Amino acid sequence: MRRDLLPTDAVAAGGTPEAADTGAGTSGAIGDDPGAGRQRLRFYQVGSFAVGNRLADPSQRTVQSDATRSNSLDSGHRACQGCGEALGARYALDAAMRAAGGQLVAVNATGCLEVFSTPYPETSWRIAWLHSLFANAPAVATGVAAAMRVKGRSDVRVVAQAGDGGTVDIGFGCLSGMFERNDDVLFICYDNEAYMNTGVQRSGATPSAARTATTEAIGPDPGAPFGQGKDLPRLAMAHGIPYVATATVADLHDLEDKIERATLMRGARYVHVLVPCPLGWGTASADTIAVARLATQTGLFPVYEAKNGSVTSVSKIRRVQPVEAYLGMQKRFAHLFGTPGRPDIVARIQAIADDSIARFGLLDSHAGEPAERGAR
Ligand SMILES: Cc1ncc(C[n+]2csc(CCOP(=O)(O)OP(=O)(O)O)c2C)c(N)n1
Ligand code: SF4
Ligand SMILES: [Mg+2]
Repeated sequence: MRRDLLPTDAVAAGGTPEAADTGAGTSGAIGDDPGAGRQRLRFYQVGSFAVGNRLADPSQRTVQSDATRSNSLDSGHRACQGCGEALGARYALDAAMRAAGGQLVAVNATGCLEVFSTPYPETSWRIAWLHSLFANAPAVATGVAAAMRVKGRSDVRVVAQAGDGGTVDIGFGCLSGMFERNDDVLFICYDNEAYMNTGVQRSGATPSAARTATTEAIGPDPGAPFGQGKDLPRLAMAHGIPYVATATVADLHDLEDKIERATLMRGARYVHVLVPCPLGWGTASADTIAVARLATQTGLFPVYEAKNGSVTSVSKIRRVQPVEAYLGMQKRFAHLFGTPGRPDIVARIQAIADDSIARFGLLDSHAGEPAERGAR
């Protein structure tokens, strides 16, 4: 560990009195008493989760930075390089394990996550894990929760997880029932916006104009149709369940926080995580985080929390971006660009982003109006 990043008290024992500066810009300090042999520690991003801050305050450390993390989804699985779903699931389940004190059962619908993690007879899971059918993870998880209740094991927490197809399409009836009964289950949807495991077919979460194997980029209206699809977090909110949240792999600390909070609550809880899929989206493996961040910074994927049917917090956009920046990174939207391109379709997608920004109040006054997008 770099000595100049150590928390003040750690250095004070045998430390030097000189000031250490971890970078330029806004700074804050603790142990501001060099004369007494205590090192001055400056942070370049006060109030953020930048590394210096986390090391100084153990309560801000991520689950993944904890040496005792459970490694719920271990190495050796067969996900594609840069798979957002593998990343999201690892962070989510490790956070759930920490919150549950290790007493966790996970139910997993059929889909990429199940297939790449458990090629028979192998498994990458190091937790109690059950594979359900494609359609019925919420019902199986409800059964597990009921069994735990009968056995008096209120300490065991139950998680169900599925892709967007397993959640918004074939599993939706079971999920709505689980919500309506307020069953004691945390359901996590890993949304990569198509049926990836079977070759990138459109799901109810596929965005308008996206090319998939079943919505080809041909004809006057190429790609997935406008005016269709389901906004599952808002449908979950409409059930009035105790907790609904959205998150992305672009902010893993936020994802961990929300999963930890949700794990500790009782009743039906729903967390919807955007997990880019390099194969299905046609993005570079190294761009998974960047493209997820652009989904949030355009307003196309709002990040928020809701309790008992009402939105309670939103993650504001730091620097609003035009949808072209997001769409242009992905081959599934390549037919919208080039010559002549389809600026009319891009404008329709921009209108969807603008509606989302307005609905959730995603802009702070300093982030710029939609008209100033990308100016900074
Ligand atoms: C009843 C049924 N129909 C179809 C399938 C084939 N199938 C397995 S996974 C899958 C797609 C999963 O898509 P999604 O839930 O979005 O997960 P992803 O693979 O994208 O992570 C399909 C169609 C199945 N297993 N069972
Ligand atoms: S197809 Fe997509 S979701 Fe499936 S393992 Fe590959 S990157 Fe992950
Ligand atoms: Mg999917």
